[in-house]
Amino acid sequence: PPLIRLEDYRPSAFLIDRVDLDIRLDPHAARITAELALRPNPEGDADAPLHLDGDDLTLVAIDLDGAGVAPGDLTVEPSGLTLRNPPRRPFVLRLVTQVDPTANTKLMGLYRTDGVYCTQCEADGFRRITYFLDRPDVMSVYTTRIEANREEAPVLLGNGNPVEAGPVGEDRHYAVWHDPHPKPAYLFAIVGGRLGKVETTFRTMEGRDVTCAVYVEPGREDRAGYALDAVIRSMEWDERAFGRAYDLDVFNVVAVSAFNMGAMENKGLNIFNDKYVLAVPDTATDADYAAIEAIIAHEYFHNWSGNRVTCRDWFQLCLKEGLTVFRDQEFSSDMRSRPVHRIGEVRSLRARQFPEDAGPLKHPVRPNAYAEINNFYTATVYDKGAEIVRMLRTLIGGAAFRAGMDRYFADNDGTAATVEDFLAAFATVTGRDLSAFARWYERPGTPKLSASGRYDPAARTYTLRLAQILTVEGPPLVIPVALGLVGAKGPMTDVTCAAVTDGVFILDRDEAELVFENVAEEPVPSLLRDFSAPVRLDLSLTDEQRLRLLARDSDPFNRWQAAQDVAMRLILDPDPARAEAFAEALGTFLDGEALADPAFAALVLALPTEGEAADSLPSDVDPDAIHQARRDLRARLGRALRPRLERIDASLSSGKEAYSPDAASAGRRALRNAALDLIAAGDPQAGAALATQRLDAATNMTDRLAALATIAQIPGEAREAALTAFGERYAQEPLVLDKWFAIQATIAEPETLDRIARLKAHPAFSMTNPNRVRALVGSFSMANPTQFARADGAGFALVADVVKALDSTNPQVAARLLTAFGSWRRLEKNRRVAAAEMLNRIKAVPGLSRDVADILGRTLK
Ligand code: HT7
Ligand code: ZN
Repeated sequence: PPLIRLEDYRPSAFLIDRVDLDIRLDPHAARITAELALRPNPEGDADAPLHLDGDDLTLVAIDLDGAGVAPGDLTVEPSGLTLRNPPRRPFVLRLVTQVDPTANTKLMGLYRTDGVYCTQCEADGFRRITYFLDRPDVMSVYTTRIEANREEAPVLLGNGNPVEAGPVGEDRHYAVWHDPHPKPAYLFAIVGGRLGKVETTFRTMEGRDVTCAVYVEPGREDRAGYALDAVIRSMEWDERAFGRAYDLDVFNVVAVSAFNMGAMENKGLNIFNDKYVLAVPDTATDADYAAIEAIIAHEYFHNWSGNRVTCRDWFQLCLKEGLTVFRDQEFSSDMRSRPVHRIGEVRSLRARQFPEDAGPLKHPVRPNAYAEINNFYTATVYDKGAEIVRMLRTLIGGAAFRAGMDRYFADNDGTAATVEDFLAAFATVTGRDLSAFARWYERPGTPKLSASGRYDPAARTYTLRLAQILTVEGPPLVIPVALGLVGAKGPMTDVTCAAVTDGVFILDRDEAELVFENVAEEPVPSLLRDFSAPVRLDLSLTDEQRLRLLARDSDPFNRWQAAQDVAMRLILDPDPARAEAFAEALGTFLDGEALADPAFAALVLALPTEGEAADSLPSDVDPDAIHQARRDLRARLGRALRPRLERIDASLSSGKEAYSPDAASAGRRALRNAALDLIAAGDPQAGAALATQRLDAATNMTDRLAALATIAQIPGEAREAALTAFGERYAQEPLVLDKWFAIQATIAEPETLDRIARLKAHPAFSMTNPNRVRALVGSFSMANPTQFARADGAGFALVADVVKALDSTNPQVAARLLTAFGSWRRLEKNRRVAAAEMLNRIKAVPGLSRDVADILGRTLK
């Protein structure tokens, strides 16, 4: 597919100041009348024709300032409409288009899911509603009239504030919404349907009352309370942490069942995948509650970082996404345990972004070119983008960061901005030149930070040499390295080093040497504390040194990291004696503090994943060998720690206390379930019995699902009985069945392929609902490495068949599934050959979508 390049950006030749829409909803023939107040852009090309984007539209009528358009002046093509000689003065174009919401399986534009009409316009869905300048730097004030059958759609919602509503004839009605804030078309939304709601009022720091509501399928209102509470907490937090107040009279969230991504920040009308709204203890896990809180916050925070200040073009996507992820991470850290949350962020960065940055789909946080923008909603743009914002804060300090954010919002409010505008705000408030720091946005690949140290007992100095090794040539990056030295008794607080300020050294050269003075004993360096930069640390320490960090470091992140590093070495290079020493250190750790911070202890017990182990190898990856080594290590730890794990299990037993999703309660459940899983790793028969008991006794989904996940990896009758009972119990709960699909899809056994084939025929499975496809097929491809990457190619074939089948109905979801092949070149030869064959089979399918063709082309390159 042809590439769109950042260097080719030109301002639009025309602007649209005002958009008046009249949308008549109908299951198969929705009619949209759009009145667009256009004018030439003084900064655009004065002679250009007017090209309006369009996709899958039927043009019913068009007129210009009330008069017809001469046929010779107009060209209508599948990709849009062109007026060859548009007026070079302000004018009004009236367009009538027709679309079929029921037939819209791409879930972009206006579609219908479970009888509810909704829209998804980011990145380029508005052009599937009417012809438009569908680019984010064209910002307009919208008024939207929605009309529908009253029975079918008693609730009619739009962007902005409600203006009026009333009946139309016998059985129809209408509502008018006005959004006073100019916005790009990607933030447009409407909803129409039969929906129940929960609502409350929030008073902003400016003293305005906002009606906040969460709309869900009628009868599910009791599951919407947590999301509504998260809305209120997000509003309070953004006022407190960033001084940002909400700016409309209403804020609505609507949950729909078929949605391509997690949620969408449409102005005043956030639309959510129902998975990230609905929660009661019987159906949602602690992880679900945490995800709902984070995503509600994320979408709400976009109201400033994305909506009030939007992106000039899609190359700037990280401007809103990286910044908003950073903001939601800070929110969740304030709501929960900061160190535990940070470990979670880094685990997910390493699981998703590091492999992406090391594979064929790698790209800069701000890409230079794209064929299909929907393929750039990536872990790199979102999560590495957030890490850059975090590094910026570390670099300039918290107070200057807040001042820079205030400046950014003040200087760019109501505009479509760039990464340069963002950095300029911080440069202005600090007086610093941030041009070297800006390289983070341009450089793909994960840098390596190599470190080595030398202790001189006579001089009582410790010399630390740091070097940055980039994956692409170029001048050095600016890497904040938070660090300290740890002695036998703990952090060495008396040491000094002139180059370190507030515990941070800024590495802005290829290499540097730091000399610490007054070092009384040979220290262990604790580097990259709190994961201060998204790099791979190359520091060779003995297990003993790492275990000192686990026991003594003051930085919780590096304590956890030390245990991970020891475990990773044991997976890649098994050694019984070292494994025993590791078990002993974990035992001491558990005795000392497991019950003081159970959430942290649960993370220390969670070994690196098979994916992480594979990612640490340069080539010839054999997923079976990794799986076996990790399994053996867990079995050994499970046996060695058994008495302690049983004590933990007993002392954390929740008894009859009511479920609460708060972080402390969730942490206790996490540790107890981690203990169960490790007991089962050491003694599968005892583990299956214990897990069965726990499954029967569970009073909430967190414990029930954890027990089911443990049993699912132990072959036998208990497993099959447990899976059947769970499936029957939740037969009417699609979101719970998704968990059930995922657990079965990730069983690391050859029979899983047959199991998945059976589950595809399950009445609850549907190829048209992205959540179902992701649960069954996405979990298989992303979290079952031994079976997805089987040497006989059957796992690859399973996923390739789904990609092919889905491509014609929902190319966005098909393309995302296909990204699972991203690491194929690093597999051992037989698996590599099998993967290449499957990729080439997909390539041979005629008429592939641009989405799939783009991922495929880059994966095979
Ligand atoms: N900004 C939203 C991105 C999004 C999206 C992108 C492409 C296709 C469908 C989509 N749905 C939502 C979500 C967010 O990051 O906040
Ligand atoms: Zn976002």
